[in-house]
Amino acid sequence: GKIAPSIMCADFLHLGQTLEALDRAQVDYLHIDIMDGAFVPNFTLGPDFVRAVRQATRTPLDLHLMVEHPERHLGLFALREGDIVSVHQEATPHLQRTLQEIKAAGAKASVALNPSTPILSLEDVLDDLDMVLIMTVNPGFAGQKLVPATLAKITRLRSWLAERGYDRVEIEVDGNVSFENAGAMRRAGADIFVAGTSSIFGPGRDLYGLTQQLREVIA
Ligand code: S6P
Ligand code: MG
Repeated sequence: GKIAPSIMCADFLHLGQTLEALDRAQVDYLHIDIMDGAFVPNFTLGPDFVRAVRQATRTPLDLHLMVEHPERHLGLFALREGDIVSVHQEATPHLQRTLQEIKAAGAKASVALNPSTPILSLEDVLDDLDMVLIMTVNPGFAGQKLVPATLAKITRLRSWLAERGYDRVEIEVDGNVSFENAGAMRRAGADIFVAGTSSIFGPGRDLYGLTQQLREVIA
C-alpha cells in the first residue's frame, strides 16, 4: 500500500520540518484537502498553500477537492504529471468531462465518494478513472470516527471493479485511518492510505517513525 499524509493535520508553524520528515520517510503522496465552505462545512487550504508546498518537496500531490464546481478551479493548481486530483461525485454535473480535463492537465483522475454515495454512480465513468477515493468519514474535518459501513464498501468496490475488468483502478481511503483500521482497509482492498491524526500526526508524535510503522501495517 501507499501512504498519503494529510497535510491539514500538520503543525502549520513547523510545516518545513514536517515536509522534510515526510520526504525522508519517502511517502508516496502529500494529501492536500481543499474545502470551500459550501460543499463541506469548513475551510482549509488553497492554491497559494499548494504552491508553497510544491516548492518545498518533490513528492507528488494528491489534491482532494471538497468544493462545488471543481472544474472551474483546476487551472489554479499547476498540476503535474504524477499528481492525483479527486473531485466529489455530487460536486460536478459533467463528471466525465471534468475527469477528462484533469487527465488533459497530466494528472490522475479520481472520484471521491461520501459514505452515502453509491458505488454505482461510477458505472458510466469507469474508462475515465484512475482511482476512487472512498471517504470513510463524512468530509469536512480531521479527527472523526470511522463510519463502519464504509469498510464493507471498500470490499464491494474492489470486487465490483474486478468484475468489470477495472482492476487497474486504485482505491484510496480517507478518514480515521488508524493503525487498527488501516489493516482492515488493506484486507478489504485499499491501495492508498490517507494518514492523519489517527496515525502519524499529533503534538509530540514521531512523524518519521510512525510513518514507517504505518507502512508495515499496509504492506
Ligand atoms: C476530511 C479530509 C481528510 C482528513 C483526514 C484526517 O474531510 O478529507 O483528508 O484530513 O481524514 O485524518 P484523521 O485521521 O484525523 O481522520
Ligand atoms: Mg481528504
